[in-house]
Amino acid sequence: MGQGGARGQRENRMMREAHREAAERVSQARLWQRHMAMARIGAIAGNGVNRPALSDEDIAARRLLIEWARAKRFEIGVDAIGNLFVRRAGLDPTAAPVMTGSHMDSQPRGGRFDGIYGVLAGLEALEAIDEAGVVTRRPIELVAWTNEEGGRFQPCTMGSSVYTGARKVEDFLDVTDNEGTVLREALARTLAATPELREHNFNAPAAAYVEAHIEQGPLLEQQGKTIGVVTGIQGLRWFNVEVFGKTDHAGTTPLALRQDALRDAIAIIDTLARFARDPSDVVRFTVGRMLVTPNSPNSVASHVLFSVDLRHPDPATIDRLGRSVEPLARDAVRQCTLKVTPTLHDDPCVFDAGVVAEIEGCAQALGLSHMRLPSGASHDAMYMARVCPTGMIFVPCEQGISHNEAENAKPADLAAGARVLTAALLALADQ
Ligand code: HGY
Ligand code: MN
Ligand code: MN
Repeated sequence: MGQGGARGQRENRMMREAHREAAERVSQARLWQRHMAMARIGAIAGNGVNRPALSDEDIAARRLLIEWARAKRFEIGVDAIGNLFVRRAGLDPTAAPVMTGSHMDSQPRGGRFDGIYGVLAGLEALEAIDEAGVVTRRPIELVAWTNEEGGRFQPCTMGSSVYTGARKVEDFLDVTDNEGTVLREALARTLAATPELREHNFNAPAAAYVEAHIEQGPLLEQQGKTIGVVTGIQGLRWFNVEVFGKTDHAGTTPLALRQDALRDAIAIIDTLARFARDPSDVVRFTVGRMLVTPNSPNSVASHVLFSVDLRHPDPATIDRLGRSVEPLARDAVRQCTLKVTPTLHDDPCVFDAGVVAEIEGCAQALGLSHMRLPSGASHDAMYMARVCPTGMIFVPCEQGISHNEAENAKPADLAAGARVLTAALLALADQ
């Protein structure tokens, strides 16, 4: 190998040493303390959190993230759907940034790590890189996506779908939550809470995106691995199904004369559940939300709205399942009329081979046990994968429990994931 080649190898090793040095700067204590500080926002019994998107709790979490980012003089911006950006400058301000991020909103009975881990691991990586004094060619940018969960306002992954151009803000402004609050108002309140932030454009070019997240499944813990190198995300279809009947007296109205929206809703759900039944238990079929009107024990239901969440890793299968929902619902309904509204249509995504290999190489170089695995849960990376080379890093969570107050993770695993994230971001920021 010529002089230049040997020097290149040496520089490469040197660079790797600078990346390792930065990764070792990740502070397990600071990362854990920040999780506990965030967990106090929207804290609920059982060590859980309830931090709905665009709520007072979401605003409080945004303000805390901004406070930590401002202390390090990172640039902070927000876009028109409330995605929050924290940028560490690179040598070339015109270069597309390497991005990382996740979400700060939670399920109603959420855990202390789902989403927020990826935001805090990203902040930890930016701070560790700063403290190590590493200069990168590209900026590195952290994003906290608006409404990843879709628990309060459907659908999920709302902020990232708008940011990447898959959906428009206008599609969602009239969506209402269970209390009848319209998204337009909640979004305006949230944006008004941080008026000082620079405006960030949608769909700005990104060189790569890496998201850190708890696995929300049991594999890493069962296999005794610290790092999950995520290969992709299964496909999803979401629907809102509305059944329209007539309210009547429970005591005087013969069943033959009723237009009972709840009875028909139950018949539809039973039909869909039987259709989704899968001996290999790979199909994921969930009805998690139901609104009944007038919701009184002695009045026949005049209106029911319920959600349908279908998932499968095979593109043809998720497509077939999705296309079957409306015809099956129409077959099952007896006395009422029906409206089926698709709210989410995500095909399975496969992450970029180069980013996946980079993450794997970083875990290897840092001496961390690791394995490749797909994601059963969806993430904002589903949308970023459509616009730039994307990958994800998983860390174990106790018994794979998530979307439950008992969700738990170990400080050392969270820090290990943040170290791999730091090294991966640095490697990608100089490409
Ligand atoms: O629903 C999901 O897969 C994600 O956890 N929000
Ligand atoms: Mn999540
Ligand atoms: Mn979640």
